[in-house]
Amino acid sequence: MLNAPGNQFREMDGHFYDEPIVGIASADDPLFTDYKTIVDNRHLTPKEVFDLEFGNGSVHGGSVISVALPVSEKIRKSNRRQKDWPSKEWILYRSFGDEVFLETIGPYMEKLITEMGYRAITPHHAKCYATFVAPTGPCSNWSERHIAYAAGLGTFSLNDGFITEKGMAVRFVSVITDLILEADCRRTKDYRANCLFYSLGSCSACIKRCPIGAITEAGHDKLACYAYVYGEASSQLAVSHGGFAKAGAGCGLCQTGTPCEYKNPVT
Ligand code: B12
Repeated sequence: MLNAPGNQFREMDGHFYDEPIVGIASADDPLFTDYKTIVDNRHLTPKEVFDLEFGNGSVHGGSVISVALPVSEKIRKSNRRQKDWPSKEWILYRSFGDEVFLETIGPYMEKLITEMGYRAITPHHAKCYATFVAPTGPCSNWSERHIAYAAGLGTFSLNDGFITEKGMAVRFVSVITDLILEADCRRTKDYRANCLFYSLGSCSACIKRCPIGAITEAGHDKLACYAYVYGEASSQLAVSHGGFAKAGAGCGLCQTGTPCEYKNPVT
């Protein structure tokens, strides 16, 4: 993974992502049906994705593989001192590490699994994948963080970010397959257990890091965050550094310079 050509960040003489961590959920886990209530009734179960892509009743059993890719230290470090906008390194990573390299991981896994004789699909690239505005804010019908939770990779936090054993500065990809793998256990019953604010009441670092006050003790204002991260100023900043307008600059300030940046602060 470290040496994958697409993972090389030449401007920094480094790489975008460190070695990933992987979690497995059973495709039949009842939590996927619960997500219709917890996330939105449009959120798809693994079986629904398979049915929509391969035809009704085409799968029984199977697994969901969730992969968390930690952002490399050089990129994280460059963003720690930022106050308003992300660092140049973070901005370039957002375009080329996030929008380009990350997008190749699912298809790569699909190919490996298919070569083993099983079927596989990356929901994020599937025809049925959709984003929409739910009553609670911008949403997708396959939420990678909820998938990561089901696969035992960690928990949510005050700012909605997902904290794994390698921290919150991670990105997620998942693949559904009819290959039956042993599912990983979820270590906590509380879906916010890895967040110091919820578990010990002792942290407000992400509140202070947010440049626009979108994080408070009441949680994360998704619409304000959306306007900042994907607004015109963010797009222009990305382009001025050689990134893509559509990707925007990323921000990520609440994921860096915090106790949960690169570790689970509760363990
Ligand atoms: C829409 C979207 C946004 C929206 C809304 C985010 C949100 N909170 O949902 C906006 C524009 C604000 C946004 C911003 C950013 N995003 Co975004 N975004 C997405 C996207 C496309 C869909 C998210 C989604 O479907 N959310 C569904 C809603 C319902 O989730 P939620 O509100 O957080 O869920 C809460 C409830 O479900 C609740 N809950 C209540 N009861 C229960 C019970 C149980 C059992 C559980 C499990 C949960 C639960 O817990 C959650 C937290 O409060 C995903 C990609 C994907 N397909 O997943 C990326 C994704 C979430 N974004 C990501 C990132 C990195 C960002 C940014 C840093 C910008 C960037 N790309 O550089 C910022 C940071 C925002 C933040 N602090 O989290 C990463 C998250 C990485 C991480 N460690 O968490 C993702 C997963 C992309 C990826 N492939 O890695 N994003």
